[in-house]
Amino acid sequence: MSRPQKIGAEAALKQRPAWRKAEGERDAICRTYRFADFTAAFAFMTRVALMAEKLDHHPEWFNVYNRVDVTLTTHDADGVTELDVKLATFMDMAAKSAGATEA
Ligand code: H2B
Repeated sequence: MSRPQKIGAEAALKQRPAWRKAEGERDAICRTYRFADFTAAFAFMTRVALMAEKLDHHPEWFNVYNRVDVTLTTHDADGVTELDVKLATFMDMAAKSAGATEA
């Protein structure tokens, strides 16, 4: 599968304003979601995992109880691409329907 071109974090944030630029030098976007409990958080992660496999594009994420910290970047492109925007859009939709709040 051919990889999309790097667009950079700033361009991605124009499309997904709830996300933020990763700290440091790395070109990546981040968002933290908070759910009602671990079951809701893990259900969200399961849904996203299936989409990630489908897209062959995988999040870096960290979960503690009801919180999920996500970082998206495209390793092959060494930065943020439309694929990250696509996965971020899906995550925002899945999180919203799972009743997530901003952490
Ligand atoms: N996920 C992310 N986030 N970036 C990638 O560059 C990437 C990936 N590459 N998932 C894929 C898998 C690649 O390693 C495989 C071989 O297609």
